[in-house]
Amino acid sequence: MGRYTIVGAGALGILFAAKLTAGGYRTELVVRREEQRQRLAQEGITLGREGEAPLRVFPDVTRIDEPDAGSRGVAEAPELHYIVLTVKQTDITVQLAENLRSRMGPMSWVVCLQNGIGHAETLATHIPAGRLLLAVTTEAALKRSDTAADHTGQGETWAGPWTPDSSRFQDVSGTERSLREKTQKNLAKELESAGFRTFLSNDITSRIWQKLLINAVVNPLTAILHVRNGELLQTSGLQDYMRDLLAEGEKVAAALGIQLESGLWERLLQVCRLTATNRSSMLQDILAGRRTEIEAINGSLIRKGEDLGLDMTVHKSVYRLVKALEERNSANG
Ligand code: KPL
Repeated sequence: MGRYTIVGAGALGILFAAKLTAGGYRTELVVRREEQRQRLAQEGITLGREGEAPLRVFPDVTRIDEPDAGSRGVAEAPELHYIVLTVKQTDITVQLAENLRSRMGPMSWVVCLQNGIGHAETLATHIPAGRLLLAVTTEAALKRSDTAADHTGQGETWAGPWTPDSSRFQDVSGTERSLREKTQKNLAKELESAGFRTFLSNDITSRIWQKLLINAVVNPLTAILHVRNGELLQTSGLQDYMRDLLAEGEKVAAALGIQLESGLWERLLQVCRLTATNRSSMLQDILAGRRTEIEAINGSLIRKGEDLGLDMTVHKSVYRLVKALEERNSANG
């Protein structure tokens, strides 16, 4: 049985920590601030679930700069250890990679659940490439407080190995590869048993890019217009703009040889309908005066496109507007 370290106590962090703890897995929740750590240790975490009583559980809680709870007093932890990274792209730094590395034992893997692209390269400054698994989830959760979240929609979680597209990163040996395969299968089985519909993919990059291209349309537009996801579908002129954004992104993927499923436009419309009442994460960031994930979403897409000599005009226009909103937020303190 694996042991789980969930890094980040946002909506997804609370969701994964709560369900894994309730599923009988040894789970540790890692947070940044001491005050938050103390509150979580005293109150536990509460997960609201539609039609069911709220779930209140007490995982171990540590600060990111403290040693791993599972390794305390143990010379070497032989069991499988999954570090599930639920923090935002803006929190993925070389310092975080170093902290995570110090928490890893011989059987630890880092499972990244971030939006956008570029985080694996930053993490690989300290974490071996073969120990990074990428994941995409459509589970929906809403944070209520520092200790509580609601599970607002059951989704699917896909995971697979990170395949670096640069020779800067060392290739994974055959032994490591087969160990990784077993580890992934075990992860999928355990997440399923904790209540997450989970699938494995050897081409997780495609899934990540599909999500990237959809986020690169929905997130900036909802943030700029201050509307919920469903409202994007209410003006036909806006849909033309959405189509242009998607088409520009699809050209980048095609030039990089990334396979996308056909009907991505329909999928985009479906995401808007299914999450109609949600405020996108980018809109929430703007409303809360936080930095957004624009760099990891539209910013990285623009950089990749321009490196390939592609015209990225439409993405650049939304990128600039979101940057202006961020700037206005920081000027207003
Ligand atoms: O992933 C999302 C986000 O807000 O970041 C979408 C799919 C747009 C749902 O809100």
